[in-house]
Amino acid sequence: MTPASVVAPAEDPKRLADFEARIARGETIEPKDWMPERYRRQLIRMMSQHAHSEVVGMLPEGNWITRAPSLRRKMSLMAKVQDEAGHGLYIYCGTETLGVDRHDLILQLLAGTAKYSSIFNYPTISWADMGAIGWLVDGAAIVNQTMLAKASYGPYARAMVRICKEENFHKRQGFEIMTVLSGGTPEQHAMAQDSLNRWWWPSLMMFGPHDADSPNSGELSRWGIKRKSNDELRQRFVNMTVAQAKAINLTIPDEGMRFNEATANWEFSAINWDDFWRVVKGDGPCNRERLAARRKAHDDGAWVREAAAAHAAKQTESTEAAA
Ligand code: FAQ
Repeated sequence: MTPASVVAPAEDPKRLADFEARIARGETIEPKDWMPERYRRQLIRMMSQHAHSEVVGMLPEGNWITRAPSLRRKMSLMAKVQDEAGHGLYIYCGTETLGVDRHDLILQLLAGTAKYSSIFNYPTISWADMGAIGWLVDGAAIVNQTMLAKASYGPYARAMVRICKEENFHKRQGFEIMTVLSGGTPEQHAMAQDSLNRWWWPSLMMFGPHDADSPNSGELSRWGIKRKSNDELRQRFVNMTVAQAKAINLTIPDEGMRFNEATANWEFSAINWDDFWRVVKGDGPCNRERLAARRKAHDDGAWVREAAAAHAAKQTESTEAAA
């Protein structure tokens, strides 16, 4: 099944075969290379959703910058949130190499017609949530993005290499927050456990629906954008995280979890997909709040965009006058 957002005209079979042969040889596709229209549209869809996620993803953590418990914590949280803005910028730039304007993509986000990751529609109600987001959300993003660093489209893959380096720092600072809280007073330990309880299932949902319910995976895999499936990456994340939780004396909130000796996988209970789709469709705990915050930021920033455009026009004028 082809998702409606990426329907495109049939391609010249010879060019398509040459393109697929390049992918099979492991070559990277660059912006000026020929590509099937559906490849281009799939990338615009996925990369713009990713860029929006980075930018909306600043909001849950931005909520805690003024309340960080020490100067050191405040500095690292500010640096992390700033990094996420940078990630949005790289990915919007990468998306523009496919012939779209980021302004139009941002308008889609503000109009509520573009998706962003479900994970950022949950509230951050305690300081421990800064730890859980770094550990679990950035941890899940690294698993997904390490795979995307090998994607067939060059600008996206290269952006992922740099982003993954920064996400590693984010994950470590989050895990360190959780380690300190878990080893602290009984109240601090309880705060860390409560945070893990609330973020665990939404983190597993970040990887997307089961493979059988993932309409985009077929094309993305065929064209080397996705090198691993949603379920494979989710399993990899679970396997890594179980040992980490144990190391800091926290319990994953899934009584049905079992280690399967034969497959060497930690098997987990069923995910609540109704909850996932409710959030994806705009009815999660914070969807409205997140979009309202982005719309306000966009409106408040209008003067900056106007000033930048006026400055650019003056620069062009003086360059032309000097020529
Ligand atoms: N949330 O056919 P599939 C981060 C949608 S960055 C919302 O399986 P696909 C860093 C999907 O778009 C996190 N929607 O889709 C950070 C599709 O709808 P469409 C973002 C979701 O593309 C950390 C429909 O469901 N990362 O965390 C979700 O093959 C801390 C059917 O799904 C990326 O975007 C979801 N979780 O696989 C920042 C990575 N899952 O478009 C701040 C790049 C699925 O047909 C703080 N993206 N949907 O209407 C990907 O790897 C893929 O796009 C997936 C989805 C795996 C997300």
